[in-house]
Amino acid sequence: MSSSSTHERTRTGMSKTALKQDFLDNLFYIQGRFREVATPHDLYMAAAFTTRDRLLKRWVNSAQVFKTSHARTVCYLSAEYLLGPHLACNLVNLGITDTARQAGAELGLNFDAIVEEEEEPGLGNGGLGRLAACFMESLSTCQVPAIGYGIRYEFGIFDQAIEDGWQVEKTDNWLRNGNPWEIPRPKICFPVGYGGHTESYRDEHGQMRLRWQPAFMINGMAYDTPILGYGTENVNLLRLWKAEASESFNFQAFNTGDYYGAVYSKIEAETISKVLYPNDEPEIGKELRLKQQYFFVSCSMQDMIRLHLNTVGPLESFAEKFVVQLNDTHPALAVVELMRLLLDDHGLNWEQAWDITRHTFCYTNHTLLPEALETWSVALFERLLPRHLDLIYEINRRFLDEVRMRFLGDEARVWRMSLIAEGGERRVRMANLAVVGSQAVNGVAELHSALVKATLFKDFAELWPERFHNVTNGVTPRRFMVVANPRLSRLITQTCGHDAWIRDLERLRELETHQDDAGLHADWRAVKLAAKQDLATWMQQATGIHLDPASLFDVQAKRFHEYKRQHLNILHIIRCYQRIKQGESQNLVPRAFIFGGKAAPGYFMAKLMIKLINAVAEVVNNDPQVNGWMRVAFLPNFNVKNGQRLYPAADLSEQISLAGKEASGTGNMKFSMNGALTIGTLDGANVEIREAVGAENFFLFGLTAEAALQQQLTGYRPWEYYQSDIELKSDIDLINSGLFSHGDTQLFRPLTDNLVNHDPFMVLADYRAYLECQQTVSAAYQDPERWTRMSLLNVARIGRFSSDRAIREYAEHIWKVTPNPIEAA
Ligand code: CRA
Repeated sequence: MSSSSTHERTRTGMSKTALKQDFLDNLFYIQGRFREVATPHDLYMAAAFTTRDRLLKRWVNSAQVFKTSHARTVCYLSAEYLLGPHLACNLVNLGITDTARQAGAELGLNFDAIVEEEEEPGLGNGGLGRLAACFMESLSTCQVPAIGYGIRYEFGIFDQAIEDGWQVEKTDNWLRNGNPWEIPRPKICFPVGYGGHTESYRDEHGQMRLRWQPAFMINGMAYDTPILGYGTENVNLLRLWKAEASESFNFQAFNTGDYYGAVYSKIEAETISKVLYPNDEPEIGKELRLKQQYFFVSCSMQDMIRLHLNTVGPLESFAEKFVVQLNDTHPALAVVELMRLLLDDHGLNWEQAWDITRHTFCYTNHTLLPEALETWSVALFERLLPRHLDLIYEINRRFLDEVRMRFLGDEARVWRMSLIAEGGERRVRMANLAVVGSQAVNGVAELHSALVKATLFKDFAELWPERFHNVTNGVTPRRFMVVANPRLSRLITQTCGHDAWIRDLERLRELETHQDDAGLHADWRAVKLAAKQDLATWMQQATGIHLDPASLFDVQAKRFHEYKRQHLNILHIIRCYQRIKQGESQNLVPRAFIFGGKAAPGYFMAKLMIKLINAVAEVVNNDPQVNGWMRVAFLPNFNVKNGQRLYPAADLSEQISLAGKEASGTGNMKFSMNGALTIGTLDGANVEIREAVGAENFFLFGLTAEAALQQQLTGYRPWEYYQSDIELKSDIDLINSGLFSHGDTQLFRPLTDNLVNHDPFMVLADYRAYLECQQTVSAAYQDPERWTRMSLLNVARIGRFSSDRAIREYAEHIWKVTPNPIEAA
């Protein structure tokens, strides 16, 4: 037997022959198809299984090594994972993209079409969920043993369609055609209780103890997805929980003859992991959301305890084996659940249990926006999680005693720091719970972390200064450069003479020595132009809008929110339109203004912004007088897959939030990695990006966080800007004139009235500075050599913003965990 046919049998061979054979086998034995009758989806499934086969060997091997070596393990708890398509990234990380492409070609298959076929798991809203996905990939790449825990939502983030300019939401039935990347684990299944009451009882030592008698139970079943690192043998585990009815509960109903009741309870149980909640909703006081949070947290903590007992043994060493990172406050209940499990189920005393708990958790804060800070009503807690409420009270009692002792007589401080908000409806403050229950707390960019200490958690930072850290976010260059932008990646590899930059992104700096190389400049521009052509082709087909690849592609792609100020961008577009109409086009360059992003279904203002963009697009794109100068396009359904089309094609990246509001931003990093220049405020990670790439390679405008705050404290009067700036006034008046709404003068009033009268995110205050900055952008774009050099330097100096760097910082400063490289089996 030849060596390649041995590979065929073991399903692990990396040769072209092995890949071809396995692909055909999988097509036949899993999809039940011959090549001749296979649908595009069959072909994708066969390719996915062929790739997965190669992951499994590495995965089983990693799990075995971690188990026997008792490796310290990071558990990442996140309600969201915005994973994006797996196939292309797994091929890159296995190092077999080219071989797979050739294998496909020899079978007469279109490789790109197969990759395109994958429907992405959209189990997240935006930045926070995508960060979790980047971190999982970097944990594996950095060889840190890790488990990601979350929820296997049956419906992820809704699909966005645009109808008559409005956003329309469609359910995301991503599991419809099967998910080849997950492995169901019916035996890894935990009971989760809700409701009921607590009761006291005497244990076997005659001690009085408390226990919880839930009113109903459901089960959480594990679905595992392997996450491979780039160029390593390390594979970590993403374990997502699906809610199912618990058998015992059903039997009870059967016994009483209530068959339909039993079926109903099954349906009710399964709703818990049914759907992802969109964030930015004005009010998500939804009971189901709290049930979801407790559901995944309880399964995850029970799973960790099981793993610990199976491998290490005594629970006293739990915090040495595991460190648990809370991705925002959504999983903060884990603190209380671990206490409950240790006290009630495993018989530890309070001091032991609290010591373990406190040393187990770390918490990342992702926002300062007051409306996004989670609180839950005490009444709801009492009804759903009575035992947890008791425990929260006891944690709080002990904690507040400590505060009182430290700050004698400062009851106002005690009141602010309490886990329970009093006065009005009593509510549990999840952020305070997360801080009290963690050994480390971090923000996601330097400015944000400073503001966390100075404002949101000021009292806590005074009590425990050593607990507070910063870890600036990062993104994975494998997905956002290698997969999204193969042309640029090839050019970089050619120029540097190696591809080591993919694992060590700081090595992009080697590009700097070529910054004035005219040949490279020409290639650099050709790469950008080709990406713009691709996007233009896709846009034409998706929206019917024609974009000219020679124009400046000015892109804002992110969730729609007033603080992100898409309306500031629109005001600039309207200004350009008016200037061209008035014959003042001398300082402009032809631009394509491109938007992408979803609005939370219940966020009216955000949806109105989408409508306004499409309304302006309709007028501008149908006005031959301006068409040589500008186009406006809205790319529907911005998700990871569509993001990968946008980032490579952007010349200009819009990062224009009001300073102090965007905790970090990560889109800013993705654009810059692909050679887009940023126009932005001193907000979130923009500050550090600008420092890294050089102030001369960044278009800065707008108020600082401090100045914005000052102005709001002393009384911000937006109408004064409106009255005194005639261009601003005329732009807003043009919206109100009905030009963009077929004569309807009221349609956009909620937006324009809000700007003129309240303007909570100071759009009008930054309008003039933004326009001026956009003029310097246009001027720079008119000098292609200069622009290319700036673009090249952005890429050369963006290395810090790899999620590998972020993970190394967490590992060293927060988790105290070292890499654990896996040898090939
Ligand atoms: N909306 C922040 O707003 C940040 C990401 C990831 C966010 C972004 O600025 O880049 O987190 N916050 O850290 C959030 O989700 C609950 O708060 C986000 O994605």
